[in-house]
Amino acid sequence: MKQFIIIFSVLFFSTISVQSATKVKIEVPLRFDRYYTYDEVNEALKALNTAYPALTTLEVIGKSDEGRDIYALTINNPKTGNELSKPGVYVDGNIHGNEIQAGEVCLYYANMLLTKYGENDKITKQVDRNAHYIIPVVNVDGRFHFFEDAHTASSSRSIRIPRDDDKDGLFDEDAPDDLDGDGNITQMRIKDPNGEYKADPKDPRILVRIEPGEKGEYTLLGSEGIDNDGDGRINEDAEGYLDPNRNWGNNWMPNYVQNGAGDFPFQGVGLKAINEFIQKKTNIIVGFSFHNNGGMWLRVPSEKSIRMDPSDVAAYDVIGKNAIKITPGYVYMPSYDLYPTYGDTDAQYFFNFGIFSFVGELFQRETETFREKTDKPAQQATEQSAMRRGGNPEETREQLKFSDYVAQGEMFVDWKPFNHPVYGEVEIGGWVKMSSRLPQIFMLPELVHRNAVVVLLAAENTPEISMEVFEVKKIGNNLNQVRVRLKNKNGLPSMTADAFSTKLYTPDMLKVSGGKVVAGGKIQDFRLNKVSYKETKPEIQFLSVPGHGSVEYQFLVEGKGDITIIYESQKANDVKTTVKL
Ligand SMILES: [Ca+2]
Ligand SMILES: [Ca+2]
Ligand SMILES: [Ca+2]
Ligand SMILES: [Ca+2]
Ligand SMILES: [Zn+2]
Repeated sequence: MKQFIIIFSVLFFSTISVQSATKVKIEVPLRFDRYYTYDEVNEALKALNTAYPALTTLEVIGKSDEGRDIYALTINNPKTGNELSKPGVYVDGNIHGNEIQAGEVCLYYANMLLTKYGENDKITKQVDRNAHYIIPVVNVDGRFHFFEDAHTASSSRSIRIPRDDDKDGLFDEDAPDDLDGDGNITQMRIKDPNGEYKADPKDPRILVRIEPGEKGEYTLLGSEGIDNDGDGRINEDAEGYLDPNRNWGNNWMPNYVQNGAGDFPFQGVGLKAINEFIQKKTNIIVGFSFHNNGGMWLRVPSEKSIRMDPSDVAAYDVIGKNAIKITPGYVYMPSYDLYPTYGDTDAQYFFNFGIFSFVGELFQRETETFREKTDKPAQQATEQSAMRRGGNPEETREQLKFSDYVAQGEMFVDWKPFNHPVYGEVEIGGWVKMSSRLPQIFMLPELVHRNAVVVLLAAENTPEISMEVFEVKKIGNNLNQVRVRLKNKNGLPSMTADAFSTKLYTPDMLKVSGGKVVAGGKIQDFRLNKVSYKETKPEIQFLSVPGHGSVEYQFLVEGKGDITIIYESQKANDVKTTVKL
């Protein structure tokens, strides 16, 4: 077999090289008029890095379970400071291998920052003020196979570690099969007078459940495929399943609690590498993980019993409540309101790294309209379909018309007869891989733009701290009272309240040097001279600066001459000033 492949590839070598020569070259600015394969995403990243060498660093930060490279692009302007000295903004996508437009949102964000740098003031400011870390494809194996192999819109999600789902001693031995060879895994149906389905009278491509007493026409046989291992079951053990968004360390639970958890946290070697990358970027204060679909902005906690500090929720709200206006139709809610999850990125980033982390569930199928007015409440349509298992035929009819008239029929494969080795005469048809959870290409530019600017909004809200010494007063022989105000003009605090209270890392510090500090503490009310003095080492105060707010400190310092006051923060900008006593 191997020899045959070699001969085959030699014979077709000239054809292959012609094809690759005619392939569209990826150039900057990137275009969002088609979906990039795994290799093309890497080419796009390299193109950005080549076009903007002074602002970007491109690294392979690890390998996947099948040995593919995982790239991270860092955007930082070294002329405005070292990356770790600036508030970090993190974006990843495509952790579920099939959720490919998430990768495009990341690429768009990078492309927007770089191509508009120096042209647009808001973007220039965020490139200069923040460090941006972008991992467009977390599940590189999943994305590769999604393009390469036949799939549904919902398969190729898993980390590529084989698992014996049906416990027969064989691993991943019976996946769905592309019986008609069209590159999609669609559905199989068989004519059956005792079946539970009939053809929809308005659109016979749709199967609807029969009413009690009605005669049936079809039975649905599930995904396209055969019984590969001859165990009498069809498609019972496909790739994985190890869910890459259930395999992180924070609040991880084993498979019997949650399917797809894996055998232990960070079993996926690529996930482990990404976790180590984030751990080194101690400046990251806000993060996004993009998925599809449904139109949601999700925040922590992922499990209802986990308590959140109200100030952290308020900080999330600054972004979340604006995000839903930038992406109309999306909802903003805690992750557990969708369903509880354990060992996901959201909780890992927030509770382990002190990052305000969001999940962005891209795309709403209701936006694929075929109707006169588009203001029909999309929300209502979704709720109706959620209420009825098996879908809402009215919605499906519209989706098919959208495919017919807006997407020129590319989204649905008409039912065609097929002679199945077990079932005999069946029909194969249904929604294609590039549908249902992905916008059609003409809708992609709007999707990537709206969602990427939510990340920009978050960048704009990263803490920006200034220091004001608002009083220097001699209060005794050789004793001075120095009052300092730290002000944050943006919406996110310099630390999460959770990180501060759990002592997750060294908190922000306000340090006075150059004189002898005999007392120091937080001013509760400067008009009433109410100060809570710190008992030991008054020259170092531990604190966090709230979003859109300020904190004030008082130091009683002995001596004369210059003293230096330094504010140091892991995630916000440092500030330093000198005062003469
Ligand atoms: Ca098996
Ligand atoms: Ca097929
Ligand atoms: Ca089987
Ligand atoms: Ca199969
Ligand atoms: Zn997902």
